[in-house]
Amino acid sequence: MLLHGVGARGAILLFLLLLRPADVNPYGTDGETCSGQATQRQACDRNNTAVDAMIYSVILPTYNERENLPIITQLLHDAFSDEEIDYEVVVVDDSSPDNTLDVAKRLQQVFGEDHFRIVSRPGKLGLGSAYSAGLKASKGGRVILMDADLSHDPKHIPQMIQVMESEKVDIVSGTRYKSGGGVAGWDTFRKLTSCGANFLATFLLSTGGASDLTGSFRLYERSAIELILPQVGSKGYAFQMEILVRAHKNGLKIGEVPIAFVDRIYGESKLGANEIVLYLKGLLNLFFTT
Ligand SMILES: Nc1nc2c(ncn2[C@@H]2O[C@H](COP(=O)(O)OP(=O)(O)O)[C@@H](O)[C@H]2O)c(=O)[nH]1
Ligand SMILES: [Mg+2]
Repeated sequence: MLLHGVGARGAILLFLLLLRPADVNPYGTDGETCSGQATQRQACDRNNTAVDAMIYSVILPTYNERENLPIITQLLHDAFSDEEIDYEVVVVDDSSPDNTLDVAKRLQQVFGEDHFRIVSRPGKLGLGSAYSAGLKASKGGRVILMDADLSHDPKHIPQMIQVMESEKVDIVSGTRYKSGGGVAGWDTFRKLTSCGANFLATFLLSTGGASDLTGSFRLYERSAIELILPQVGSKGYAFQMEILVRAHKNGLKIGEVPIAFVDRIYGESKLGANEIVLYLKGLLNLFFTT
């Protein structure tokens, strides 16, 4: 369903990618390499660079997303261009064994260094630190965190922006659990696991009424995510939940937009028994400590 919109454009893009050689100078410190002129000027450190309130930064953590990355990049480009909104995509890749980095370097040549930036890390360091690294390397006044696996459709972004502005909230969370939202492509086990996890969390934790605590498609004011991210200690699915719990505790306002979540077509999800145990531990920890 999501792929229909990119058919011809996606094919042309992939064709271009195959034709163009990758040639990017890596630059960085602390095990991360950044690419793109803007990032090189900053030496991977946004502290020296003014935040540009007009730009939306989309942070895309990638681990084995070489098939998905060109498509999500094109969809993001279309969504922002249609609305005449300036944006940058910041890919944070953890040395994906499928060589997603190579695809990212080629995409950077197609979309340009201002619109497509890369943070490359030496190994699989986890999603939480990938968000932090992407945040540090980004310059937009507003920040979108989302998966690169095509589960999150950029078509929802304009509505997220509209809700942030009209409701004057600090965070807009994409929700699968409100009228208009939903999931496609999950089996019954996955649906039950997600509903159960979300029900437990909304029942036990205080989040100001947010209906989807484990979702990971959200728009943040930069000040909000910069405040909250350093406070988050959970790993795995509890990570997204802790962001909203901490945000609520810090007095931030959370809005919601219903989203259609589509299960990934290429690649593998990380959900397994370990993740479920980790989630329950994280939930209990938040219940007793917040
Ligand atoms: N950089 C980085 N990205 C990751 C890591 N783990 C997952 N990702 C990416 O984070 C996003 C969410 O992961 P995913 O496997 O889709 O999780 P799920 O949707 O909850 O099953 C995807 O874009 C992954 O490629 C990691 O350790 N490092
Ligand atoms: Mg995913």
